[in-house]
Amino acid sequence: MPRTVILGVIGSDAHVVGITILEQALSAAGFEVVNLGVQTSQAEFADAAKAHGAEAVLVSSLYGHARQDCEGFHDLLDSEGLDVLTYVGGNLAVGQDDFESTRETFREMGFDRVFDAETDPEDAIADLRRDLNLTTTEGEQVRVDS
Ligand code: B12
Repeated sequence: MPRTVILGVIGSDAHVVGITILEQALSAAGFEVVNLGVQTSQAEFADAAKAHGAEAVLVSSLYGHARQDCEGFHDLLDSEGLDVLTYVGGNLAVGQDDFESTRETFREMGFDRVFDAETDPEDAIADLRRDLNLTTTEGEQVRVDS
């Protein structure tokens, strides 16, 4: 059974290229991806995670307002009874001078992993496999064109 992950760009952010690449990489790695697209609210992430029985929610933000957009997100997930892995990535702060402090901020907000804009999707996928206790090949789908 493919493992389901929710992907989207939070808040009013309209940068779509990054999640398109992430969606392709995750799908190629065998994950079932529900891509909510850009300008996704916290409630839409939570509703989709519940509706699809997702194991992970991947939040993207590029425009510098991630902190405000993600405020209270984990309280919402908790109140919905959702025990999912949460990743956040992109240009999470204005500037990005000190990513370690940005990482710390988002870890304190409850995210399991925090990625900067230089992240290779394959590295995030390797982390996802590790966090979901998947073996390297488990979940991979062999696609045969016929
Ligand atoms: C194209 C672009 C736009 C286009 C977007 C078109 C579209 N619909 O996608 C337009 C012109 C609309 C735009 C608008 C704005 N933009 Co703009 N934009 C860019 C630009 C040049 C490229 C973004 C891109 O497509 N990159 C290519 C993809 C492949 O890379 P990526 O998005 O970084 O995604 C990768 C990683 O970040 C990572 N990743 C992303 N999310 C996640 C999530 C997880 C969980 C993981 C693991 C990894 C991950 O993996 C992705 C794939 O490799 C960047 C600058 C840059 N060079 O990055 C600025 C940039 C993101 N924009 C910026 C800004 C400020 C804006 C505006 C606010 C400008 C304004 N004042 O109007 C608006 C915001 C509008 C809105 N509502 O969103 C700033 C953000 C500054 C910050 N955070 O400090 C940037 C960095 C430019 C800059 N140097 O100032 N933008």
